[in-house]
Amino acid sequence: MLKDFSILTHAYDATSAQLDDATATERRLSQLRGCFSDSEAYDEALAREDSLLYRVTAVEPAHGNGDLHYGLGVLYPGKVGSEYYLTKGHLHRTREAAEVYIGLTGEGMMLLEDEATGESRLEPIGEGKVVYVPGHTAHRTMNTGSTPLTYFGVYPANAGHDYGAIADRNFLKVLIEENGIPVLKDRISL
Ligand code: S6P
Ligand code: ZN
Repeated sequence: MLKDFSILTHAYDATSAQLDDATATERRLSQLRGCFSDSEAYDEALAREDSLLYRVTAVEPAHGNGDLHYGLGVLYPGKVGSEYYLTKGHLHRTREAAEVYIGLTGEGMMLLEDEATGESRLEPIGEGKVVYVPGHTAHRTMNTGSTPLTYFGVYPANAGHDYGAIADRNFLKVLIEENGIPVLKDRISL
């Protein structure tokens, strides 16, 4: 019911790339151990600085059937070795829950991986792009540009996040920079 909601509008602050009155989660390099393919480059980068890679501010207004949650993500530019800064990546705990990403600023890619078949797709995300992430699909975002990549993600309230399944084996593909352009490789071949 309408009276249950104290706030329906949240300010999107383009400068800080955050939603006001939202729950913030920050991910630093030290929290992404095991995500990057080049573990030597990872250790070297971490020894230099525990950099902030991304932040998500999430709004979870209600938790019933049919409700929606959303988050604003900002993923900073950078690389570990030749691999672009990335998010941990996850499946939804409710596997059939899909999600829509709306790119706001910057340039990046989303790596989508079908949980059952391992089939991978790389989709562009950033200013001017909207990506539909089907259910049963692990998703990870990479910043391939030189400015912050910001995006909204909108998902069913019961989607939940399952990081464990993907942390156990990681994504099958890796997006690296080769001769100045992003190239998708098999993790196993690196
Ligand atoms: C939530 C949505 C995004 C991610 C964000 C960070 O369903 O997909 O808001 O949470 O991109 O990625 P991760 O994998 O660390 O949650
Ligand atoms: Zn998601």
